[in-house]
Amino acid sequence: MTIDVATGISRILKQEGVGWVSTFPVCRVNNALGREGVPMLMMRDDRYAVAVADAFSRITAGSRIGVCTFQGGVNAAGMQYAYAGMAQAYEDGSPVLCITDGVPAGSSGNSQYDVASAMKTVSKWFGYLDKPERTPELMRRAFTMLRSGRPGPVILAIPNATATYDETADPYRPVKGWKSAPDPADVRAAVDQLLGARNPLIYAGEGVIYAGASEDLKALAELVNVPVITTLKAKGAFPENHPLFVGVRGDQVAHYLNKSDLILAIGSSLSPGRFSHGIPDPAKKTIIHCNVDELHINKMYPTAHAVIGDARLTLQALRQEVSDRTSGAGRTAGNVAAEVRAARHEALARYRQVMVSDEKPINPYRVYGDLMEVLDLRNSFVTHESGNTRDQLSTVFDTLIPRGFLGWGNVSTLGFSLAAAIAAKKAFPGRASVAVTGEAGLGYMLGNLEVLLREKLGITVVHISNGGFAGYGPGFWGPGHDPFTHRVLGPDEVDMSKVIGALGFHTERVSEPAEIIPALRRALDVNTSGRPAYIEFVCCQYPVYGQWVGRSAE
Ligand SMILES: Cc1ncc(C[n+]2csc(CCOP(=O)(O)OP(=O)(O)O)c2C)c(N)n1
Ligand SMILES: [Mg+2]
Repeated sequence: MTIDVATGISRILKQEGVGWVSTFPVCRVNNALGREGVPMLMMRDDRYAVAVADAFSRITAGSRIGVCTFQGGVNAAGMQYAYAGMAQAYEDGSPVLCITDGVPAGSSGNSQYDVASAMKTVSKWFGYLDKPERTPELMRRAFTMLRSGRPGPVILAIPNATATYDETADPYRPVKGWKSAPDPADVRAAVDQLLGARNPLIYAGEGVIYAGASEDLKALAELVNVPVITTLKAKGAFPENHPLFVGVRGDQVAHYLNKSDLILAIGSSLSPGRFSHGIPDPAKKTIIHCNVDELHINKMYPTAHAVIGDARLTLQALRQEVSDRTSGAGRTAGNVAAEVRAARHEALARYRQVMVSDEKPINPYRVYGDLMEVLDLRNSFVTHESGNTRDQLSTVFDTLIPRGFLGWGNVSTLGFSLAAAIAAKKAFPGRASVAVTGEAGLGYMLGNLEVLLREKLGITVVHISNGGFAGYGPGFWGPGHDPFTHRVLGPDEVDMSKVIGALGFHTERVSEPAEIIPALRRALDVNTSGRPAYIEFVCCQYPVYGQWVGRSAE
């Protein structure tokens, strides 16, 4: 049967289990999506169209692929705006599918902006559908890239969505996605080192979550009795109430990174960006790097032993090897858990103190402490923003299930938290979904708040309202690094709860610490009937949080 390319793509997306597509118009595939009954979540700008789909892929660990469409081709206004979203997805390695219009044959001289070269800088693969009958081939390739190997965005450009082809000539079958298992000799070498180390440390990255390997990580850590840290993006890969959990950041994490003689990195690229730890004194440590992609081996640090393969298969192989060598007893050296507990206790004391503080304006940690109190941490979703909310939540927020918290941003594009909270609601409608933001993130979100009302997305935006960019300005912590550009109108000048309330959100403005819990409860309660909520917590500026260690000078 002869169909047009846009219809073919829509049908293939359905075959691939794609339940909805986020978009900002126009894209020439959209009308076919509509006709074929694929729901579209229309965001209010192209960057958010990408970000919601990106976040959906992250939150579902790639088990459900987020798909978005936006305007491209000769009139690539949408694409130019969407670039920010794609760059963030590429930076963080998220398997999102972006579909856009391609520049038609013969029109390549019509614009200054070179679509193909721009898209290649932010994608794992950029496909250009130059013949209609190649539709199944390119979609197959796209889903293979999305479901296999190191995750990353795939972009498809469709220059002629109305061109037709015979749908029966190359019938489409959904793509499974494939994994690779590590070389047994590399596994043996890694275990030799691991069992011989005095102070080994497991450094877990987001690859553990994408591989669905959290249980396997726990099993290995317990068997070898080794403490665990996770990266920001892997927060939640290891249960944070586990006796072997050290942290994401903070003095205790610095202590363990410094004292370790062996780092077993799994599912992390080990490339310290803006928001992750490096490895202090790497030449004095044995680095075992388990990764799905050889791209990261011997990248920033000398790799002593690499184990290349899927994180779950790697963890299972390591566990089997340790178990075989030790007759199932594992490595029992020392009282590791008690030491971890003491280190955490000491490092977190200063935060736990302010998490119950009655001071006014409210200390932001009090909001986080109360948020933990109110949420069912096994059945909820929280994410941070760029700024202090990232730094503070990643220091203290207890994450008990994978993706109970989304840490994001090797570089963190302000505003992504709203997209993440929306995606979490789409992925797990029964879970409370909370985005915690400062005023900068909120500014980016404002134009997209209408979407929540239109789509009845019951999420809560928690605003740590402190009148400025807290990490940037002068204050009790010193002169600040951007003293000229950190002040905005704050709670004394603008009542954001009224502004956002006028849109139709349930809103509250809270200045009393004792009111935090009741206000959060009311917000989460209205969320259950599909109404979004915004709570403005009138807070002090308190830029105190755990540091990253082992990075070269900025
Ligand atoms: C798109 C983008 N531009 C610039 C930045 C740099 N940036 C990071 S945090 C921040 C300000 C954060 O202030 P606020 O939202 O008030 O949070 P606070 O730290 O006060 O809690 C800025 C400008 C960024 N992360 N993303
Ligand atoms: Mg602020």
